[in-house]
Amino acid sequence: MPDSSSSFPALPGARLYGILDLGYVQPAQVEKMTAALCVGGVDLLQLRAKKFSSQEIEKLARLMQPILREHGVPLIINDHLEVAAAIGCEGVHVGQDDEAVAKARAVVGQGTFVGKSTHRLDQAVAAQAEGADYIGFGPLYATGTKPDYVPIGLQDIAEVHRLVSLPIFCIGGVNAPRLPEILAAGARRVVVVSALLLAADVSAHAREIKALLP
Ligand code: TZP
Ligand code: MG
Repeated sequence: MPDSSSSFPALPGARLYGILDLGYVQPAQVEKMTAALCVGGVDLLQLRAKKFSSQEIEKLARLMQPILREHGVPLIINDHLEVAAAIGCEGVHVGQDDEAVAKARAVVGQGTFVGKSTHRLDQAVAAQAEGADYIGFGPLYATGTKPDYVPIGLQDIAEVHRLVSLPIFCIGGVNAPRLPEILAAGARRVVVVSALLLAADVSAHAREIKALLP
């Protein structure tokens, strides 16, 4: 199905989605890491901070915003809808166990896109029916970033692209050596977390991954 139209122009063209996960990055490094990811060419950046308070997340997100704006990279807040509404960021991301898309949209407003995590084909189809603006699909591989989830493999990637017309970001254990098989399975967009955040040269590695994407 075509995926070229969206109410949010940043989404259809996005290929590399980074997540600044505070499980890997110290708060004091957030600005430096944000800049490095932007220089490397991430198209979207999420702030994911499972063990931090709303107040701490808001403070860090506000530090990220001017850097992201300078590079034209949308900021997506994981989970904390009220923080997203307070800071006026571009997107929010919710999981299967979080608020429904409509509820999220009611909190953040019509001008903010809403992404949803999906782990199976039926969840992907349901997320589209629910009005999500993009979906994450995975984890493809076992990953320490989300250790409690069973990997879904690559076999449903082609089918999810047939069933769902939204931008689909394949996620979970994505790294440069695996990209050829992930793309061969039908992926067009990816989220990369630990492989980028732990790279010796974050910007260079983001550029390397970006160059492999369609
Ligand atoms: N959702 C599904 S897998 C995942 C999330 C947030 C983590 C992906 O991180 P990594 O380090 O790229 O495997
Ligand atoms: Mg969540």
